[in-house]
Amino acid sequence: MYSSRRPGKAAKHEGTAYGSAMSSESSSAASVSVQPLTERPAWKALKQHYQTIRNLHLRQLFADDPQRGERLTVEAADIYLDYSKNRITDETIRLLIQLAEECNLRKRIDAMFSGDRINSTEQRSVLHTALRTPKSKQVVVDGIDIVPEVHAVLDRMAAFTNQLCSGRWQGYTGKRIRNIINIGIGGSDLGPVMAYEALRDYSLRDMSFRFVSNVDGTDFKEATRDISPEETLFIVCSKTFTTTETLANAHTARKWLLDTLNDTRAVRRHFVAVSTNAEAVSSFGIDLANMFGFWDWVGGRYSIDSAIGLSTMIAIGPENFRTMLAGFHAMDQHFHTAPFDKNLPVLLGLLAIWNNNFLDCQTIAVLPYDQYLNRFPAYLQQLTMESNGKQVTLDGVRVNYQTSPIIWGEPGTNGQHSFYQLIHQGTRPIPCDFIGFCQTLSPLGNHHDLLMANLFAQTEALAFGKTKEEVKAEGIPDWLCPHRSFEGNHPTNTILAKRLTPYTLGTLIALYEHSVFTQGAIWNIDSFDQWGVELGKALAQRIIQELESTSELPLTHDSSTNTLIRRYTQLRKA
Ligand code: G6Q
Repeated sequence: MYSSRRPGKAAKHEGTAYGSAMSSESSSAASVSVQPLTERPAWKALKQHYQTIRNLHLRQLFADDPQRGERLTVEAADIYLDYSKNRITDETIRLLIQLAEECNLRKRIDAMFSGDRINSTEQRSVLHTALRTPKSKQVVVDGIDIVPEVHAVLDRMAAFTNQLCSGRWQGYTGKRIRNIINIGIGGSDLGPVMAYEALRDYSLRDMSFRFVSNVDGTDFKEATRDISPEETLFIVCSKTFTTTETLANAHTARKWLLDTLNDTRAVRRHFVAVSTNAEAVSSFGIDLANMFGFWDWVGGRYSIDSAIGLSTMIAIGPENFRTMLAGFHAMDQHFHTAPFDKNLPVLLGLLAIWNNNFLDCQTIAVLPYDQYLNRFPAYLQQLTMESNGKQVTLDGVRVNYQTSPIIWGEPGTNGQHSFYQLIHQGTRPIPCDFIGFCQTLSPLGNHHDLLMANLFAQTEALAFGKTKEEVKAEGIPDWLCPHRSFEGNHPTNTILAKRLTPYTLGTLIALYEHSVFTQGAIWNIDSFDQWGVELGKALAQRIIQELESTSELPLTHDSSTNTLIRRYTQLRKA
């Protein structure tokens, strides 16, 4: 029942007919040849414009316009974005918006919300926005409103959560479940672990939540070394239920459980699954009554708000989970309806394009000044790099411009004492997204003011730097001045919200999802497939057979791989 109905065309969202801006035919061919990006008038104008402003310094831009820091800001869904510390003028924004229009961004947004098959290489709709559509609204696809299905799963998740947390759901020996272990990888892990960490302050403290993803046995061993199988529930998250790492960990978990409980009937009390593949779940031995489904129109990296978020719901409760979905939805609506010059995700995406394709910046550092967001950079790495790390357009033509930037980062202030050195004084330009909150969830003395003072100081220092003259005026000897001065002019965005809540987390994730969408639309690539991941899934199969063979197989790889395999198998014996 959960599998592969493939929404096609003619969807209505929220009861409104978005007269198919891009029909399913035209969207699968979004592939119909379009004007190459670098030949678009706005692209060419931006190239020229860059030449005229390349030597402009943020010091100058702020001096010329005292209101800049108030003007170049935008606010929606409880998120405030200050983009004034980018190397841009009003003309830059005008041209970037012109570029978005030339690239039909509006039509592409409508096509996504309408359920067109914009994931053209997999011929799939992309409807993660439907996962957070309120019950009262509709998303009609092929004549069927899919919102009731979405809410039916949410309701089952809530009922299960309530059973578990009230102690009505017990382990096989009658003990209460105290440990939840999510087994999954990639999109079936990074969202759950990030959201759990982010919302830990809202979580049940008398349960432990752990996440096993790596096929390295260490991950499983360390996650289970100090807990009892009798009190442990595994959530096996896998959209396909064929992923080697996840199945290896799930089988190990099953053995670990049965080594103690010695009865296969125990499996149904200690395992639930989240998947679209009922057959594989059932053949693993998980009762289909304990399977939570989702749909092939939900991509792995866009699935935290589906049943893949079950561990999050158990941790923070159904009400908080629904509040998180409301946050997602608020940002969805803003993205769908706001004009581009007031549209947070569109602006964030266009600024990323500007920094990447015109200022030639290769990476973006994501720097949350909140310890609870410690896994947010890793989450955004997958969201951005798996979505937009592509080298051909929708037409299959090799691009002649850079696509996804490399995303990396660490929470502040820790990063300041390690890699910020390179951001301030290295040779590569690195745009940064600073994320902070006005209210802390951990009020301890003046810690929060110290934290936020650092955030503000960093964006100021990166923008304005410190000239040799200023350094010299402090009495620093001439020879030391070059080492102690800072060029500045480093682009940054500051994203500020009142408080980290389930709602804000939803808005923040949706902000980045739609920024990624915006960038992919400009580059004319398929942001929703992941053939590079599929390759990885297949590659190791041949070698594992060679490693596990009892007789020595003739190795037919290249000389390097052959030698490495031989060396490994010899030393493994020792
Ligand atoms: C995400 C990718 C990928 C996927 C994992 C796990 O968008 O498709 O990261 O989530 O490979 O796949 P399964 O959920 O099918 O195990």
